[in-house]
Amino acid sequence: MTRLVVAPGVVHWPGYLPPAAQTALVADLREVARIAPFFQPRMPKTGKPFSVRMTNCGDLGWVSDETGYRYQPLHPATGAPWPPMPAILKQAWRDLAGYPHPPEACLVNFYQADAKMGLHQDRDEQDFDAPVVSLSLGDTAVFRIGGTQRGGKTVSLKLASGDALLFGGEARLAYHGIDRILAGSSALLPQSGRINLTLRRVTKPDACASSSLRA
Ligand code: MD6
Ligand code: FE
Repeated sequence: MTRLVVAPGVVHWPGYLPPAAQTALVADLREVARIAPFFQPRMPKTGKPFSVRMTNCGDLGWVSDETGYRYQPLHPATGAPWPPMPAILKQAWRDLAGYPHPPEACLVNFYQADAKMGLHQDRDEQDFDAPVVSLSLGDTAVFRIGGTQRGGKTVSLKLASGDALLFGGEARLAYHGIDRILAGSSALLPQSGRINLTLRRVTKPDACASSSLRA
């Protein structure tokens, strides 16, 4: 499999998921969205809605509203626990993360043709030793990556359906965002659009529970 090092700590695997696995994952996500419907997150303080809709699977989910960004075990609208992470996602983490503990959260972002995501850092986790692994499905996106300071030099990269991307090491806190979606570039999703899944470790693993540290 092709493994491209985009910048120190940023790895891109074009076509990591073959077409049949992409289709199977879309079916799994339909079940996730039935249990945990997509919601429209809002910016802290202003309450301005995001153009991206979100849901989550796994033990914890990332949410954003007027009171801030956080991880929580319950869906903000239904109050129910998030559905389990599909096996394909757990396998992707084992294949790509290079990290010995399982992911706790998978944020599911859904972009329609005109949605974007501003430059941000993923920094609501307690454990920055673990990387963030993302998978993209559907229309290609133009992804932008910079350094750990706002306003530095950035590079842009296209993420197509089936691609995996990892942010780890010195890039774990790099600024990144989605400039635009290339509408109609994929036929995977029935009404077009794009899904991005980000797999994260949120809490620091319990040192005593770690086999490498057990007496
Ligand atoms: C997206 N991705 O691709 C947004 N974050 O729609 C992210 O924000 C992201 O792809 C951390 C690591 C990988 C990512
Ligand atoms: Fe991010």
